[in-house]
Amino acid sequence: NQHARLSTAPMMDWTDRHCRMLHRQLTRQTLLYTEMVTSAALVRGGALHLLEFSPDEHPVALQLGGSDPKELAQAAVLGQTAGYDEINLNVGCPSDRVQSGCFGAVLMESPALVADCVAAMRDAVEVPVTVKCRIGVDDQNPEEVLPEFLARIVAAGCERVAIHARKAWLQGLSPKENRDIPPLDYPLVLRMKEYFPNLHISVNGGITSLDEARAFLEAGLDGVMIGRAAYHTPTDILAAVDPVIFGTGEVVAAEDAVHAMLPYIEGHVTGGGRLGQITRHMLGLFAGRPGARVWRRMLSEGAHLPNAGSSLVLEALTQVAQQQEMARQCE
Ligand code: FMN
Repeated sequence: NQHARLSTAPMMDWTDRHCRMLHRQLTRQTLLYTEMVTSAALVRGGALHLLEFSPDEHPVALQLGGSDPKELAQAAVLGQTAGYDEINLNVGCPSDRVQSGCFGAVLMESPALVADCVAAMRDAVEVPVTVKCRIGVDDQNPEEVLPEFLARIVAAGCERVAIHARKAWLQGLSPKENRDIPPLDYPLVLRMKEYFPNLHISVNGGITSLDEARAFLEAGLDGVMIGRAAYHTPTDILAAVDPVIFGTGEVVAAEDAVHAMLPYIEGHVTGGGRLGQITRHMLGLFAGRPGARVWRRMLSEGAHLPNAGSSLVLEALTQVAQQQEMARQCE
């Protein structure tokens, strides 16, 4: 549980293994979540390649989507065997595709089924089984349904929960709108800690700085999960996490994180992978700093050139250094 003091949120198409590798260069301690992988893809589709990751990413949690206890248990075993440190169940994602398979946030309406899923996974694996949920959906009253939901999953063996502190409105909003429009209710999440003092509770949603994260921890929550801000401005959010949140290690410079990525990038490209698959996650490394624009441009334009590799990244870093030197001289 120690690493869950701060975690990066699971994000489809964003928190893939390359993204996590970058984040790991910025923080040793933070718990990193995968994108959601459906239990059907693993168990029925045999898509085991979706589980591949580098041992350097630890601690890393696999998020599963599904609502069939037996299938989720099988998927959890596959995740544990692949080496994940935790198996998380997605009860928060509102996308249509997910609803059609009856999982994600719509499961907030079926706490007994979620409890069955948790219990089945719990019985199948040794690693922690956790849940990511919303405070409710549609016209549910979060004040009532959230404690009931939590009581059920705790009784089923859920060891930790991350609560996205807003409802999902399943009718009429796009998934993106559902991350912004339903209002945040942080006080409700804080009250859950009073009802469930022994449950490890992380708050998620709309957190954009480490100061905010620290304030939630000081207010009594056990963990903070950050999604979009960690992705778009990884240096601002993640580079100081180890000293500020975990009380260990030092602030990491974005440049050092880039250097640490070079062998990984070289290995990926040499093995036939495309540079852009990694660098697309690195565009925000210098956000708000001198050189941000040239960095972003060189990586996004250059990554598609034939034979683009780690030397392009190094070259972009040199340009950033020049811009920074110029900025210093003008100060
Ligand atoms: N939440 C999930 O539980 N599973 C997902 O696969 C998932 N995919 C997402 C993809 C994108 C591009 C984004 C922006 C969010 C996604 N989310 C998913 C929601 C995030 O995990 C998080 O709950 C949400 O973005 C709110 O946190 P934030 O304000 O810190 O970003």
